[in-house]
Amino acid sequence: ASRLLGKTVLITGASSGIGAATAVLFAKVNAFSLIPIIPSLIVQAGSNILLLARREDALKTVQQACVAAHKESGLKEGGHFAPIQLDVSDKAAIASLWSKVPSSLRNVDILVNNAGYVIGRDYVGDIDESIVEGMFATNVLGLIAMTQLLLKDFKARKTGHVINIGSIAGLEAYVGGSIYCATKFAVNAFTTSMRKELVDTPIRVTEIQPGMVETEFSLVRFKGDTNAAKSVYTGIQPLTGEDIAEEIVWAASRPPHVNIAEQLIFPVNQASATIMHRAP
Ligand code: NDP
Ligand code: 8X3
Repeated sequence: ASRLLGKTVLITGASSGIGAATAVLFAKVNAFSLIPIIPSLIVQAGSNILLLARREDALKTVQQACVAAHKESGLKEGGHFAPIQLDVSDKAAIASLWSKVPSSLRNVDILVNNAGYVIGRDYVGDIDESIVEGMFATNVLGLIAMTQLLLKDFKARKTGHVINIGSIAGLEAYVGGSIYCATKFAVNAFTTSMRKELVDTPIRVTEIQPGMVETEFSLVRFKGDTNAAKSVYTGIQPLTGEDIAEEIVWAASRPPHVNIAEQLIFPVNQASATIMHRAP
């Protein structure tokens, strides 16, 4: 039987990209389950999902995709998907989150802290202060506030899994990425400390560190400039949101005594934040 059936997953940034793909994969029986002769690879998800982000319409579209994926799977368990409008940089909204969550979905088993973004590639000295504060408010303070909220509950129930989305940018700083890299280095430090603090508990802590993934990330970085966003992926096949979703669902579906601490994932033609091979 699956380790994820009927579990409740909370995903921030579920309205697009990695978060949306992760929601759909948690909703259904995924590809691993097509290999029934290798039981350890069986990952039937069938989870319930709290979908959080700022854009309500986009969340509803992802909710519909989850409903369709669950239906197609023919699973009886799971199938409850609640879109909840929430800005993770809004501390008051986080404090009152439970009032928006249906009572049947309040016992969260897995927290996926995925909401995050970067704006621009400006050098230090030229970066708009509001952009600095916005990135820290979402990527760091929002992630910390969500974790603190859920961890109280995880500790009380002696269960839970925190999966934070870091980045290669949290391991290697690059030119034009000072603030974003600083936020992802902060995610890495916070996540590592927390894993050490929880060593005497059943609570698991995972950090997924993607390289280049084609989502709305570059569109947001370049403020809607589609050509600038496209040029990031010229001559190289990037990862997809689905590729990272597979890693997240994989980490979440290991047996309870196994903790995938960190996973660094690149496209095959990327080897660091800045070293990549592009076809001419
Ligand atoms: P997307 O832009 O496609 O998705 C970002 C998600 O975060 C959206 O759902 C967005 O929803 C949400 N979000 C942003 N700000 C907030 C906020 N304040 N409150 C709530 N939700 C918010 O990009 P990705 O899917 O690529 O990004 C997901 C994560 O992956 C990020 O943390 C990013 O840093 C990380 N990452 C991405 C990589 C890449 O190359 N794409 C590589 C490594 C890491 P909404 O606008 O509706 O609020
Ligand atoms: C996203 C990867 O290299 O664009 O976290 O910063 S990068």
